[in-house]
Amino acid sequence: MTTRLTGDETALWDAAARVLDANWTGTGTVPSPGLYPHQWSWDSTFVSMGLARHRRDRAERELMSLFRGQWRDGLLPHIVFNTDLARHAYFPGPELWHGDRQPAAPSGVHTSALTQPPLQALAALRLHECAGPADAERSRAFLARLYPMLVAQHRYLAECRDVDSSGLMAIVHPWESGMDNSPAWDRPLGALHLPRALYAPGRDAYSLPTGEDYERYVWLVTLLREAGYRPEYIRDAHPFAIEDPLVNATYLASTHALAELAAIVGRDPVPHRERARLIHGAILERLWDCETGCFRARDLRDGRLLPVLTVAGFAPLLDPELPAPIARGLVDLLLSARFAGAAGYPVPTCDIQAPAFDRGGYWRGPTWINTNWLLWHGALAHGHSVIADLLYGSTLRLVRQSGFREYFDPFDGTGRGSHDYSWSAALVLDLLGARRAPRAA
Ligand code: 9WN
Repeated sequence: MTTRLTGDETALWDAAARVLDANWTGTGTVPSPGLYPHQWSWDSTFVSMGLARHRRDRAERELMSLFRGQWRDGLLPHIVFNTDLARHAYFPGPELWHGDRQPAAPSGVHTSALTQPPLQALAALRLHECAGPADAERSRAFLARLYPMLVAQHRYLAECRDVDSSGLMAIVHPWESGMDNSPAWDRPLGALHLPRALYAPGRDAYSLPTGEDYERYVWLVTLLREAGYRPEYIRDAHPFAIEDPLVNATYLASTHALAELAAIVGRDPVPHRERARLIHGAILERLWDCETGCFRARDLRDGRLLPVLTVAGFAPLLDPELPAPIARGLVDLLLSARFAGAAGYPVPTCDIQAPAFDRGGYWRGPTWINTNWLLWHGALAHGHSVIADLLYGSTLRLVRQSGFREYFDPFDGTGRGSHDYSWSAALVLDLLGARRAPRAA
């Protein structure tokens, strides 16, 4: 597409680029300087997709900086800590994870011991696709360096996170979903048995006032840490093990990308294609709920689907082989009054008609740029241009009105959370870039 940006779009582009420049540390990009001062994996990966259109040199460094934190077993941690910062710059800092006592942890780098939606192979492929002829050779050399790390990451997911031998990867903590306090997690979090000592005397452990969710997050990390993050513990005993549709849709998209990357760097794509087929089938078989017409997360500890419909349920639109009637049904639900149809600034992260919906509640209702962006790609993949245009337009309207905020009120577009949030800026670059000629860095 060679359309030129309008004056207004050029101003938006420059503002987004300024945010990313300001949040660049010299090796990677922090999600937001005040609130999140370290490197997060899915944040950095979204950032690299935007940088691919702005500063591809930095996009490559962003991904490499993230993989500096990769564990020897292949785990790509969700946080790579900047140890120059004060201990209290962010909680939980490196001390929660005891990474220094884990034989698989990397030396000289402090990281968490959880992961996040595995979008990195997809980002690497997009980076390559955005390379002009002058960058093609350099891009191939970069992919050749990154490819074995991506393979190790995917091997870890297949060997250590396929808890039910279904082909899907399980998350073992809400932080791994990226959608920390999604109402989908209320039931499994509520079922945890926390030691009484964690609560103030006389408080009912199950009334879930503000703050108790946090105790549950930390408790889950404590359990994992005490078990040495062993895959056998995760498989057999850890109380939180969930197959989430958004996490697995990104896993599938990245597995397809890995097959393409293999071909580009002269390796065998067949094992990745086979894995992709397995994931595709398992998403349909295990997470599709024909009663609600949406995908839902499966709790592996009780075998049941989790009740609340969230924006994660639409993420399988990213699968180009999703059967057309299912894709059409998802788009109808997305356009209905439960999601985009009743929101001036779609897409709310939770079903508006669900009791858990909270327009200001972080991942319990507000609109986020990254989930809009993923659904925009999904809609394009299935040729649903009406919803793709709606997502494109409403996402740009949000940032024009309220700036590059962390999340937004789905009814009136008010910006919430941190300002100058990196992925909000980066994905706007990608949206704008998708409709114009590439410009030199
Ligand atoms: C915990 C950095 C991260 C995002 C997550 C978002 C939030 C952290 C937190 O911030 O999570 O990982 O402290 O709440 O939920 O998606 O990656 O921006």
